[in-house]
Amino acid sequence: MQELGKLEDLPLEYREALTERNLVPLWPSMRSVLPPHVPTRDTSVINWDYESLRPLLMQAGDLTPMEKAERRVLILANPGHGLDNIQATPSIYLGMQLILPNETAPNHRHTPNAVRVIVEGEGAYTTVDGEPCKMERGDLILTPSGKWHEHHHEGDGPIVWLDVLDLPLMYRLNSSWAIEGELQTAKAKRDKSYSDYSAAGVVPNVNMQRGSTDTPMMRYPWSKTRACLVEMANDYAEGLLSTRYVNPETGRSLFPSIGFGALMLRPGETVQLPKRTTPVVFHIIEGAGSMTVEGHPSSAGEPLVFVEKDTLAAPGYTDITLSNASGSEPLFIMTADEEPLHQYLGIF
Ligand code: GTQ
Repeated sequence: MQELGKLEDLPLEYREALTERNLVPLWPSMRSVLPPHVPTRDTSVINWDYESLRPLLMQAGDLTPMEKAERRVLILANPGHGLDNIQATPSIYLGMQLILPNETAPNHRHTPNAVRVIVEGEGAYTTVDGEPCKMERGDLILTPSGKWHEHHHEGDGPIVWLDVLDLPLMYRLNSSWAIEGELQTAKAKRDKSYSDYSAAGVVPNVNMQRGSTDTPMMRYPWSKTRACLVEMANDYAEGLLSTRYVNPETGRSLFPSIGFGALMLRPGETVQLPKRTTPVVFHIIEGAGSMTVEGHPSSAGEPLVFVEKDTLAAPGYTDITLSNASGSEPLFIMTADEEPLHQYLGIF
């Protein structure tokens, strides 16, 4: 490939004249903005292990009262993107949120789409546009763009969940904003959500005038996803055990930005994921194992070990291998990726 001219090759006077008119020559950065064959991938291979994160999150509970936090969250910042940039991947923000007994995270709504994956604790619920969604370990709770949401905790111990938002994308589109609201009145008993009424092919008709992110399902209980994967494993001795979370009305991904899925690895199993353009986030629901990523300078192909409640990220355009460390127990992993965006853009 032809080597192109550098900025320093140009006379200083010319460069200054360009700067003064807000003009920039393309050719010195041509090869970095259009790199040959593989894109720049800032996302580093990383594991935010829960064991070392948890004490720091609990400390935040002592140091910062809810009134001073609104949302008491430690951001899982990928160092490849820079710690100030709220990015786990280019478009995905991850945060670990803590609520202590009897605390409430006040009602608000915002343009970014959010999902919570419950990590630890019992007795909390999120109210989404009046619908109370019980939060149990591994559940996926949606707060789509524009929906009011507040978090309550009536349990005894701390509750912790993983927030997954398209905040980096919304922020860089200069479209991220929020409004505060009064506490909501729940439309139903606090431990029952519309989502709990769904059956295969049947969903409650909640909202007759739908927007692009409207969905009848705000809560996807882990027990149902797990049962689905286990049933697949019982029937199929081999093949990747992989499910996608979809809006049951449209069959499309939950959000236009982020796609969600769940994987199961049989006891002793090692799987190579299909190579894809999108970076991926993994959250370990149950079990332990390791991830090997090949094709990116941040990992050098070394296995990264993980246990339950750990959260990992891997860049796109890589070969990702997952291994179940146990010969007797299955491994369950929740995934988040940028597939819907890549599909929309025609680059997937
Ligand atoms: O719980 O509404 O991690 O608004 C970041 C922004 C959580 C939330 C985050 C939020 C929330």
